Amino acid sequence: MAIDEFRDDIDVATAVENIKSMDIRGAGRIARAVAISIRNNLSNSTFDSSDQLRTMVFEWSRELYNTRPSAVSLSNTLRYIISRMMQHEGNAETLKGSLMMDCNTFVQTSLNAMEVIGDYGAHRLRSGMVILTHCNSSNALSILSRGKERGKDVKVFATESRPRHQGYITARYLREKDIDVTLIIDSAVRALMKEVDLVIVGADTITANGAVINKIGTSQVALCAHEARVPLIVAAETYKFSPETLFGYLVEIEERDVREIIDPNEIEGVNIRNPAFDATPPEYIDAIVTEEGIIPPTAAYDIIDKYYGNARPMEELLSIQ
Ligand code: 5GP
Ligand code: RI2
Repeated sequence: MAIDEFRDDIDVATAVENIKSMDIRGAGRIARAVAISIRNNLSNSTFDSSDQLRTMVFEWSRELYNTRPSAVSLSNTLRYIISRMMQHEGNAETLKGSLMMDCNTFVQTSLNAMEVIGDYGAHRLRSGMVILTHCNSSNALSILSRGKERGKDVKVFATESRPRHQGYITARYLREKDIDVTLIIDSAVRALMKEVDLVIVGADTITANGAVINKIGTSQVALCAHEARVPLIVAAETYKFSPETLFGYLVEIEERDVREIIDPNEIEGVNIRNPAFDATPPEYIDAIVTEEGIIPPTAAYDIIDKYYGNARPMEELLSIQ
């Protein structure tokens, strides 16, 4: 398997399908899959003019945009690609080459950010600590594996993360890295929190007021940590910060197919809901570890202003009616 556990030759149609089915999942991996798929579609197409190329990129972007609405990393990747595309001049061939390079740059920047986050976050670890993590965040794992490389031996509680059990991926990864890991059910978090020194989670989206949208259950973990005075840190690249929330938009909380929980035929007459994410208020977050440094959640506005100061709402950018 090529880069990042999905095929390096993935095209836009396959990326759309795989992101929807969650064969490609994790906010950062989704972002990289988007950039790689657009690069590959560019590579496999010929264009009569640069205008035609731009029209196609907008079309692919619209297809990708709606696959996981709660992951802002996806729309920020599209923002990056579209803004580069609008800056480039020249004929279709030149534009195609430049834009393919931009897609590669995005992927490389994203992977570098994860490394830097690992470096910074590992400064928070000390040998003997007990860490709790929820779901499967490559950024949270970057911190734990960097800590291990630096000789910091910690023990980790990994929540199962119903309904899709991404906690199993986390547990297996930590095992492979020779990090002591204990798998727990999601509802065991409060019972075990008194043994925990630090909670580390990832993020799908960070809002202008510093709230973190992450896997369902994160806000319950945060509430328990807050009650037990256990610090919680969030590991997230700057492209997880949502410019849309500056304009007053609320991050849509994705509700997924209820069959991820149970086949409705097995429990007839019962309503089922399956929200995939929740919002953790900034008051419950000690710090956000970004590639820019470790910042308080109240600094979210500054990150959005710096990176996306002149951003337009996504639907306007993509001319979605
Ligand atoms: P709660 O639901 O626990 O009252 O609060 C959730 C936190 O998320 C609040 O701090 C709220 O302001 C914040 N938040 C900020 N932006 C958004 C958003 O776009 N979507 C959602 N669901 N919550 C948001
Ligand atoms: P990285 C995941 O979402 C989890 O909510 C995880 O915390 C978040 O993406 C960030 O992951 P899902 O795709 O970008 O499993 O840190 O729903 O890998």
